Amino acid sequence: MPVAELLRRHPEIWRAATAHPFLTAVRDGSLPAGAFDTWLVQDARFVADLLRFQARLLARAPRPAQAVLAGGLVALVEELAWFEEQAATRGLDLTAPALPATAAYAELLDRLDTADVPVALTALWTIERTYLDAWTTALPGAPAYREFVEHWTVPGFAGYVAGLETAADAVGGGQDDVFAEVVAAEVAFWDMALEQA
Ligand code: HMH
Repeated sequence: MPVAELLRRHPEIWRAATAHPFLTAVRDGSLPAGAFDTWLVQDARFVADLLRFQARLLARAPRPAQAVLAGGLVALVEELAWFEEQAATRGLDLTAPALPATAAYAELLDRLDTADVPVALTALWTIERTYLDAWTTALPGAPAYREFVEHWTVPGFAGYVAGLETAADAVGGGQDDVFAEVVAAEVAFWDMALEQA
């Protein structure tokens, strides 16, 4: 099944992950800076975990998927440098311990190392598509958060997500279970930031 079909098959969890109260609060400016900072530090950890997962996936990916995965790896390395700059500006400690949702998401990525490539590519597409659509719902973003909302909704990111869709569809992705599992991990990640507020 085409991976895009998954969004239509699971509308409720999809809405929970992409129209989350965290994002509404980023849009209207009601999100406390502390909650945002907590989230930012945890997301930097997640990106580091994702980079390692994606590197392992690239190593076993079929030839046609290699270019999009390699391009994504470079983008993730740049993203980590960007997180480091943001953390320095905001006075955040990126070595803070992982909160439970971050640790659970890292475990999910580790488990995906032994999943078939179509399942792992479906997971990666879901990770990035959820993130893109989530930040899109936060547009244009309150002034305090606008730079972040714009950063994660640039056309280049949307193009990357489209490339992952093509790669996942080419190998027969579209598994419901992994989609639901990743979307639940995304919801838990947004929840975590609000619980810490
Ligand atoms: C929680 N999901 C989360 N963080 C991210 N940075 C992405 C997806 C996209 O890389």
